[in-house]
Amino acid sequence: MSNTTFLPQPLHIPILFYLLFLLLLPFINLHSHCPHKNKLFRVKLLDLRAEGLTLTNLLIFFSRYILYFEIPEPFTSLSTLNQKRSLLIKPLAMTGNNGFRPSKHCLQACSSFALASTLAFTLQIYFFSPISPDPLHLPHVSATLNYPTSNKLQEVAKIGEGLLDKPEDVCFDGEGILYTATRDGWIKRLHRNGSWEDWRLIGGDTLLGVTTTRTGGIVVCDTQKGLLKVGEDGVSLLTSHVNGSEIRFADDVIEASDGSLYFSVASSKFGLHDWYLDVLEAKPHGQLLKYDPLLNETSILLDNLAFANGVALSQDEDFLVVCETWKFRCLKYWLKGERKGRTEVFVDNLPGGPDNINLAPDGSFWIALLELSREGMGFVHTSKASKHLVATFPKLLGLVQGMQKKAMVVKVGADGKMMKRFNDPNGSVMSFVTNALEFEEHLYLGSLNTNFIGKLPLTTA
Ligand SMILES: [Ca+2]
Ligand SMILES: [Ca+2]
Repeated sequence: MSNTTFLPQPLHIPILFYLLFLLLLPFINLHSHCPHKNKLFRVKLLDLRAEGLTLTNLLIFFSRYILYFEIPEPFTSLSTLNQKRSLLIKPLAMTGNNGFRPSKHCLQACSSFALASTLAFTLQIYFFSPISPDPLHLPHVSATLNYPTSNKLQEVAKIGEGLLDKPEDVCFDGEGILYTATRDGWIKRLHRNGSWEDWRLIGGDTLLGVTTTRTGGIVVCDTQKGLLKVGEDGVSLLTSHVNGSEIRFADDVIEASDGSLYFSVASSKFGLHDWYLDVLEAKPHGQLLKYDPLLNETSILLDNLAFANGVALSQDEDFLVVCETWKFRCLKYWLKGERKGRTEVFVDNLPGGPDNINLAPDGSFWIALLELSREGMGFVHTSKASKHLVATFPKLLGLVQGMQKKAMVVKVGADGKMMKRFNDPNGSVMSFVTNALEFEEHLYLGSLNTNFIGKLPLTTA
């Protein structure tokens, strides 16, 4: 899909409201004055009158204020909008400081305002909603995963603090150099001697998963372009299409020993900046893809995944694990043996939505988990109307999402059993942790809410 944003145009609601309000105008005499009975409203009218505002301006103002949770900016543009309609609506002529008189017309105007607001609101939600949602039932954490939690993630050392803008993923090459992609479009790397290098500039804020390759350099997922190879000699595009369609929202990638690249597409419908709409819609638009460098071909291994996110290979490369974020589970896709090509559940009922996953040296997996919903907001995911409401008014998203409030990583054995669970329960040091990678007895934590990478010693963990 293209880079379309599904968020509503800022004037949809006021214009819709205005049209409805005009339809209801025959019942309203705008020459009437507002009641002095309502002291608060009167004070506001007096304040705003000093700005030269009219009743119709105020109605637009309130419609935007109430429905959009923002004060329109610039306010004067609304005056212009009103002037265009001044032949239809004669603005309220304000009288002196004591000029407010109660009027039944004012009640009619208020009723029409309320009715028009409700209609505009409903129309906006059901006809301009960017999603066609299904209910999503957040899983109950299963008994096997009821593992004791710890505040371990609050003990991280912050590396590269201030240099790294939301480093989502981390990888190491054979020489122990750390690579990460940041929101300012850089691939940055940390040398063994502790010095950071701005290594390659790709641009944009759309770089996610990274992996090192056997032939040197790294491969990075660009949610706009596809898969990019980044090496000493520059940046090249490996693949941007599958089955004739553009690859959008490539999320994470891993290289097998034969050079094949396995990577996920989180959503073929929504872009990176609208990723939460995919969660709200709760319809599977994710894919697991394979890029064969010898044939220069890209193919779809799995389709209809629920936000395909992290991808990891097992120690023997006999299976792949792909995370399905809003199904709170990871799938196992067999690459070898008699089950080759088959898919089964690797782990489900995780205590959060799995983001990136990495193989640990002992053959188990580290998985970063996202708190997809704030406590007490789970009902939003089961109600279609609530989903439409939240998707239509992006400012509500902050009330529903919980990623910024917590961080959690788990270690899961090759058999899918939970082994460890580390938290930052209130996000005071780390939140929105998207990646956990073990290297030389330390865990390296990427995040979409920090300006550093967390480094946690595992010997004491
Ligand atoms: Ca990765
Ligand atoms: Ca990811």
